[in-house]
Amino acid sequence: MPRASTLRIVRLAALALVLIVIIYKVTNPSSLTTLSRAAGYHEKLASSPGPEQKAPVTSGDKPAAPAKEEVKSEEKPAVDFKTPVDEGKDYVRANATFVTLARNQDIWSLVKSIRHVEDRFNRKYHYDWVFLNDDDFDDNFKEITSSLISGNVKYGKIPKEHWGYPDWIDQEKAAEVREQMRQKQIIYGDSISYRHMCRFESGFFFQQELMKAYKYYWRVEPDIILHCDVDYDVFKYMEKNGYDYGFTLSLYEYIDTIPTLWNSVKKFIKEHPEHIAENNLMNWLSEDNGITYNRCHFWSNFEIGNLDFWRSKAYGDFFELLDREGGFFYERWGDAPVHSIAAGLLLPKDKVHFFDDIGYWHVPFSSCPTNKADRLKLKCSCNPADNFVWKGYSCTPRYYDVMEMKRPSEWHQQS
Ligand SMILES: Nc1nc2c(ncn2[C@@H]2O[C@H](COP(=O)(O)OP(=O)(O)O)[C@@H](O)[C@H]2O)c(=O)[nH]1
Ligand SMILES: *[C@@H]1O[C@H](CO)[C@@H](O)[C@H](O)[C@H]1NC(C)=O
Ligand SMILES: [Mg+2]
Repeated sequence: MPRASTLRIVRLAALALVLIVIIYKVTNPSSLTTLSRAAGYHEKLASSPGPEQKAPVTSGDKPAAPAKEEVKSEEKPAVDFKTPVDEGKDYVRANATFVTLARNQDIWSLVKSIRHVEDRFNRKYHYDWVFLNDDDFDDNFKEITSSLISGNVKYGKIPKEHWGYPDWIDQEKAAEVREQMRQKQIIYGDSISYRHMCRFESGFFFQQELMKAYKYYWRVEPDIILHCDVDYDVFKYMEKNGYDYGFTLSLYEYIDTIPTLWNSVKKFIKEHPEHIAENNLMNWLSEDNGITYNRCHFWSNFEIGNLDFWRSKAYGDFFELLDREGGFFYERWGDAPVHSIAAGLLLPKDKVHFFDDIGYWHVPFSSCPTNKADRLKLKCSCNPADNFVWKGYSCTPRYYDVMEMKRPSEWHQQS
């Protein structure tokens, strides 16, 4: 055969082969599934659980293992476009998860937070993310959140007994308090749901079925910003240094929300001296050795911590006493002062860590790494002039003093 016709046949054969492959792809969707599974979210799509997909884990199910679900090696795509910067396939994560309490309508505030966390940290590590709600999450919420998160995503419904009035609370009295606080224009003073939220975050988030699989957590709220790269595994850092509680911002609490909280704390100290740690942070919480509370608290919308601390007998006894006192409803005790006083008194102070290197914003305050060298290294997008850490209403300067820590060299320019 002449050369030209051989070429023509080869071309025709190649074209036929391409056509066959295209027809096969279109008629056999499972080969497409492999592609989208590589993107990591097909399995997590709640709205369309197909036969070979797993619906997201809910609190009714057994908690899944924290390890990321492995895509079988023969199914691995040649190019893993979802994870361009990976710590390596065999990276062994700490026993940890992100956790977010949210409502369905928080979705558009939440996506921004998730993007920040993924872009600045989690795209390199793929930690799990647990969402908790007092109601059912809808498919829209699940579909969008799971498409953004590079680890496993789980959705839990909070049991009624963790979100509501305990039977010893006089609900009429609670309603009167709300009305008084409304008139005094105390922030969230007239809100019922905010109180349930604060009580839940104080006593129950670490007890949820889905959370039981984990030791460390990072709490994320809607509408937060991470200003800087987090270029190391913060969970392993907590583990390695034996830290149980990490924070970025601290400040003074509004006294009207907690007028009798410290009385209850003093009652606890008297009843349970065995739970009070030696070498604790009492001097950060009080300027007169425990007689009065100076209202300093860690801002708990950001927390990286050890769940086993909240599950300890010491904290259990602490929360139970506070809950019996009724201040979550008769006042408006926040989870921030409750967590902070517990971390400050039940832990030795070397178990509490200030993350100077995590640039963070939650309305209306920012933390921004104090020294310029850190801001450049971590690609920060915050204005150091806005760093709240050294400002007058921040309790972090006092924390440095009590910890006898040397302040970063540039702190004075930001005070
Ligand atoms: N499921 C649920 N989440 C809530 C509710 N109220 C607040 N949250 C969540 O609790 C956290 C704190 O609420 P937020 O409105 O941010 O309070 P703020 O930061 O103190 O102003 C956020 O993660 C909210 O999404 C509620 O009624 N139901
Ligand atoms: C993770 O931590 C929890 C709580 O400490 C523990 O019950 C669980 O066994 C741990 N899981 C692994 C895989 O180590
Ligand atoms: Mg918030």
